[in-house]
Amino acid sequence: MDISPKTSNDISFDDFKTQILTDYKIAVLSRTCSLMGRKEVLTGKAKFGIFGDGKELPQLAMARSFKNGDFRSGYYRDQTFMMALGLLTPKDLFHALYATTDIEKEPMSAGRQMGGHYVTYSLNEDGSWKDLTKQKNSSADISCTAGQMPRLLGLAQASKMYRNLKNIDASKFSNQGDEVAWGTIGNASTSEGMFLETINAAGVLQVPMVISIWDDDYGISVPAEYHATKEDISEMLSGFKRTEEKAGFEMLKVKGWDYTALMHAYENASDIAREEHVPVIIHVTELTQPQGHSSSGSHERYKSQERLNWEKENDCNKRFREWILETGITTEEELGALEKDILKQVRKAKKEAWAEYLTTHQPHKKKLVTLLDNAASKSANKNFITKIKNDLIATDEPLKKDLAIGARKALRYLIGEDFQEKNDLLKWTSEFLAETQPKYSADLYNEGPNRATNISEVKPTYGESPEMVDGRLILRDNFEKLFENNPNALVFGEDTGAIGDVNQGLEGLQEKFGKLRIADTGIRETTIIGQGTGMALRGLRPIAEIQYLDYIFYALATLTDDVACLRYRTFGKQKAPLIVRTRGHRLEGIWHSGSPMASLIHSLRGMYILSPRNMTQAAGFYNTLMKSDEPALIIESLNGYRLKERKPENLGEFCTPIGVVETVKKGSDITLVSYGSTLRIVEQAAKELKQVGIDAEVIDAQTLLPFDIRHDTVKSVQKTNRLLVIDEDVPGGCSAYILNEIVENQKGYMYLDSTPQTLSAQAHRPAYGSDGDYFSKPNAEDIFEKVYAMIHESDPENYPKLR
Ligand SMILES: Cc1ncc(C[n+]2csc(CCOP(=O)(O)OP(=O)(O)O)c2C)c(N)n1
Ligand SMILES: [Mg+2]
Repeated sequence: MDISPKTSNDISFDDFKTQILTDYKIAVLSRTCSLMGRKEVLTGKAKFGIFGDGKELPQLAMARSFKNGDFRSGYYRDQTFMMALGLLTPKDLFHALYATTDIEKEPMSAGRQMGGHYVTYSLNEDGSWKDLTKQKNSSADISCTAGQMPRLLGLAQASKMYRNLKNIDASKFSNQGDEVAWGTIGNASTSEGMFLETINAAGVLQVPMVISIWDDDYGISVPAEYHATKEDISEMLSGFKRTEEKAGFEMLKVKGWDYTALMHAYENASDIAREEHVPVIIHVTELTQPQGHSSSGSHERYKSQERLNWEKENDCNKRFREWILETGITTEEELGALEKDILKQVRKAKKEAWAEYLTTHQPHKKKLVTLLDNAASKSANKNFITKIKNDLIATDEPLKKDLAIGARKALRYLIGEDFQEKNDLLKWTSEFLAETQPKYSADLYNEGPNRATNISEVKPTYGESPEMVDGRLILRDNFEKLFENNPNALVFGEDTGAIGDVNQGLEGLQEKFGKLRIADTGIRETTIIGQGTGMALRGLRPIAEIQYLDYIFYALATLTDDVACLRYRTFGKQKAPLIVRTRGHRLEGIWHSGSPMASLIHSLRGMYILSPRNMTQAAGFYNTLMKSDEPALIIESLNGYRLKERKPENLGEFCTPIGVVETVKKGSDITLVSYGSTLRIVEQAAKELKQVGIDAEVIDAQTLLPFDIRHDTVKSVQKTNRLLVIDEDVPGGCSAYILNEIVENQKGYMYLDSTPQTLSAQAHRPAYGSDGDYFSKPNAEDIFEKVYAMIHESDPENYPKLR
């Protein structure tokens, strides 16, 4: 195997010249945008700016090797790369700086993300997939350093799947797995665990990934000596380098101002990754930050004069220019004219973007001024309203919030008055808020027909005398159908493959579906989620398994920063329908019986969180999610795998509805709401309560996010007038969330005869052993006594004090 870099580039001089001048133009265009962009922040027109200056040249090389179908997973420095591919114009860049909320004008996120966060569209208007093989793709950036790495692994792994899996629908996603996933990361961010975990996993998996490290020796103010062992990332990573005998990474090191060396390195990396499916690291050194890290702060504060001088001398654009002149490709005059022309272009783009940004507000301002004027003329508070109007007139460039504040404050002065002009202002205010709010809040979940909560329930069906089997067998046999019916579905995690998961819910399925679809992974929760995210972004239907719920915290950053907010931050232009499978709730000890549901429901808005009470409900959730296209977390009950359940006939078909509660026992005295493993104990307590004449209604929440979208629970409270929410999270955790949903959102308070209450676990982590469980989590006696006390409070005669 020849692993030396290619050194020849077989093109004619004319083509060579054209290529170089095209690249130089982009380099200058990008730099000019960076310089002008920073000024926009310093003059107050934009809040924050982070730019691509000092990293232009390697990105031009990367762009030249980037092909249709490929994916980028990078960070905020990649402005030049996006421009080189025609995916970012100067005007787009300025709209992003100003936070224009029109997706047509600010195509990266409609103003939701800071500038420098890039995306391409994977979805059509109707939410269906575009043909990703016909376009150049960028997964949506996040600000968290190295947060782009886990998903990069999955983006690369998708090519491997498409190359090796038979009978899979690859038409919109892959051409024989020829696509490369291109990662970029700053030198300092390579200290993050996510980077190192990704590198190791990619080396093990051997996926077509090219990671570029843009090394400018700094991470904001902190120099290299604090970041990398031996101050050299290549040296630090050298153990990952492949050899003739052992698979690993191809590793290249190249100077960031050396145009030809960069071109060769990138061509070479592309070929190795694309053809051989070998991961490649390109360590690009000697890069600079001409304006420092971002618009907040200046690098003169922390760089020595010597370093600053060195950066000036070795600025990649400057050295590119010198090289062009040295090689006689063109003349000083031609370059000068080109630079002048670009300056004009960028100025024009900036002016146009600012004008467009303002025009979205000006008509509203005009209208509001008129309405305020009219209302003032009739109001007893004329002077106050006129002041608001004049302040608004004096604000040349009002924000949307200035309009909202003006209108809403004026309405306070109109309280108690009644005339048409006031009604006109009221109407305008409501309409303005209704139109504006979605610009900031829409697309957290799918708002189209595939929304998970729209998938209809299909009940499990049973024969006349259904077989009673261990719950795990229902899961297993349902998974078998699910993988048969969905060739793009796959599952992976620690112990998921060969043994079919630690509870054997996938027993024997690897033999049937192969090692790629039912796969073991290393112990690395973050990149397990990353594999799932990246593959879901490329049309596969991954189920990523986190072995125990308590270990999900290792992956929580990726789930919250990347998966849960993907649809929101891209304004609905990308989706990653990842299913995360895990098992939790009460079993044994601190790390095998946690139920930290509040931590999850509060950090994973944008995902669905499902907590089925048994394996039939769980299996039904998997079937539902396969029909939808949204990400979700399913927590199977750890202590439910060996409990007997009736085996349904329609495995692979029945669907548990999402967002719907189920009444598992009817009753009239009190409504008990619970979920997961605790529900079984609530059912037990309800039976015991019945023996003393208390008839509890028991409701299984099932879906924590969203909870009870049909508002069925309040109907129960209307009947019982009492409410207790029981779970095994900490006090004030998920039980408080559910209480809030019922009492406030469903207006349950209107029907209550006694204080609504919660019963949760202790605040500490659950102690080991059966006694540990009893004294850490709510038990049947706790529930009995709590309910009894609530009934005793209103009817002490019939229910005298218990203890
Ligand atoms: C997880 C996380 N921690 C801290 C930050 C704040 N931060 C933003 S950029 C940065 C330095 C990154 O340096 P490097 O990776 O070398 O990239 P460069 O900006 O130099 O290109 C830091 C600390 C962050 N965005 N995310
Ligand atoms: Mg850096």
